Amino acid sequence: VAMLGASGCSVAVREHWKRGGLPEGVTNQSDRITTLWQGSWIAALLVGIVVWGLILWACVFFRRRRGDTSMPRQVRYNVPIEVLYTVVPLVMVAVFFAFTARDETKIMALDGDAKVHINVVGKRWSWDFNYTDASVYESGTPAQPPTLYLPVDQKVEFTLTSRDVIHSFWVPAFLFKMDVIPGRVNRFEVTPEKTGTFAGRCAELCGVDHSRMLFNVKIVSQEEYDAHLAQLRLAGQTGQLPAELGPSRQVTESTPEAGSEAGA
Ligand SMILES: [Cu+2]
Repeated sequence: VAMLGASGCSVAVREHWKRGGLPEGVTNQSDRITTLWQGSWIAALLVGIVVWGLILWACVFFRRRRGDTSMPRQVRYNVPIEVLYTVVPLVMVAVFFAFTARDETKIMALDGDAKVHINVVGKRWSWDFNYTDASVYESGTPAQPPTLYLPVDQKVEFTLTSRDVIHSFWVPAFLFKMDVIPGRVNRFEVTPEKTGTFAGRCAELCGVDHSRMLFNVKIVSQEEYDAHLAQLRLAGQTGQLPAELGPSRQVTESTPEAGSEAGA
């Protein structure tokens, strides 16, 4: 309460708290995810208030009073209470599960009608972005984090593949992340709805330079998007980087296994 009061002057901070600490979402799924998050917080706080209330009540009304010399009456095997505290948590978990399953089904739905297709390739320790439709690509290194351009208000289908180990493609402003797993193709669709530059990172501890697996997402107008793709073509970044490469093509700026690879 004190924190909320102290931050009362700043609308941005108040909005941040209202969202339950989530960043402001920039996609068509943001409202759904934010509402689920807020609902979970409200449910958890209600349960917390009941539990804290019961603890306080027990502490105050059943405290040891002056003159108490003997132990209070000891009771056990209260079947109604035991049934109650088995059933109530089960109901709570079922409710959380139902809302989560409902929203996850919507968020993960693949309609297959996206106009923009992006293949994200995770690699130790950066990202490659294949713009499948235009057949151009962007390749990143830890020292030069890549930027992924997306046109605003266009549905994008992401195809996530890994070249080596498990990574996780995370754009906090999307309120969403998905694992990038070698030998497996993960997909999701999303429509970015706000322009701007947003930070992205790897969310799966994948090795020594995991924390340097940064990238940016730039949501721009269709004209800027087209201009950027033309720029990539001019720079000779045409074709597609294979979704899965051999170890020889990995980023090896600071590969601790370099010795063992050479030995093999
Ligand atoms: Cu990673």
